[in-house]
Amino acid sequence: MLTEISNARDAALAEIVVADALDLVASLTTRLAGKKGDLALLKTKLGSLDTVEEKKAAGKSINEAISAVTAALDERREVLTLRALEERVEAERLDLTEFVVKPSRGHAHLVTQAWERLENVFIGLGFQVAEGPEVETDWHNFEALNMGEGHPARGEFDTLFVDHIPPGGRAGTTLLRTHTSPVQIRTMLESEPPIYIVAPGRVFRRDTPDATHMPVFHQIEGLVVDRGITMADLAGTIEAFTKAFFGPGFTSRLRPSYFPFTEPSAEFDIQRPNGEWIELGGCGMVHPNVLRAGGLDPEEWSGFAFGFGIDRMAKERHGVEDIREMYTNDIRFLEQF
Ligand code: 2NL
Repeated sequence: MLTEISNARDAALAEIVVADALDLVASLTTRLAGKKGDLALLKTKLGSLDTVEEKKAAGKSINEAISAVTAALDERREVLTLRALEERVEAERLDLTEFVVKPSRGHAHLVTQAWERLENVFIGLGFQVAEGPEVETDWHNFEALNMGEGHPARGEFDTLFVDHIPPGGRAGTTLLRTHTSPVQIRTMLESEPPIYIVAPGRVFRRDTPDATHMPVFHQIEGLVVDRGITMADLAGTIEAFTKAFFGPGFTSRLRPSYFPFTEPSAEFDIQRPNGEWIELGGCGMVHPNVLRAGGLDPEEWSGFAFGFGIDRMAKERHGVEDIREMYTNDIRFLEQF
């Protein structure tokens, strides 16, 4: 009887190791290890054994054989399941390098290109790039820049206000920054001079779009604060920037002007090699009130600041007639730059 059991077990194990499909393993499971399987049926023969000891030994042997066969079936099922998965993954593999039409590589938007070139030129001149929030307080955007209560630029005809009342604050004091100057105010408050920074960024004004205006546009402003800074440093920096950005054939000039945050103030123009003058932006010596708002003593520190539009630079450089073209996102327009 014991030999019969071990022969049946060995025969079962031999069949299992060569089973090469999951449905075959399933049918073997029923036939070999099932309740009415080959091994289980041997139990019906226990009654023909003579002694209790023999019955016990044979019963134990049958149970061990069923365990061994069940374990072998489990292992075989696992191996075949894994193999099936591997085959499926291989068969369904996606070739991500496959393409039907030749792909075209995109590029940065022309405003981004101008923005990055401007940053690079100013970094080359020793400036650091500063950033700040686009949603600002009226203090950082106006008050600190010598534009007190009642200043015309603060009116709701020019500024986009945000429907938000700050904790402990008043309505109508949160706005979308109208220039990047608040970044420079924050820099003065947070760090000690010497300060040599440019602040490029998105700015917002309540304008109806036309060929030269958009309610959202981009600006870069510069701020220098150090000991003994004079208007000669301002003019020299503008000239160095002009040559580095536009080329050695270009030059610059300052014309008297007015801004509330600078005194004296000037417009700056650049001259093309063909002699033509183009107005570029504004600049001036930082007003003492603005230095004080930034936590600095105007007796100890002086500085200059300048600002100009990035969109306008990109527009001029590429001969774009209408600034709205840059934001319509027509791929036929954008692909040209
Ligand atoms: C323009 C003129 C300008 C500034 C911006 C500035 C910033 C601080 C202090 C003083 Cl924190 N001034 N910025 C100064 C003069 C002109 O921009 O026409 N921008 C498009």
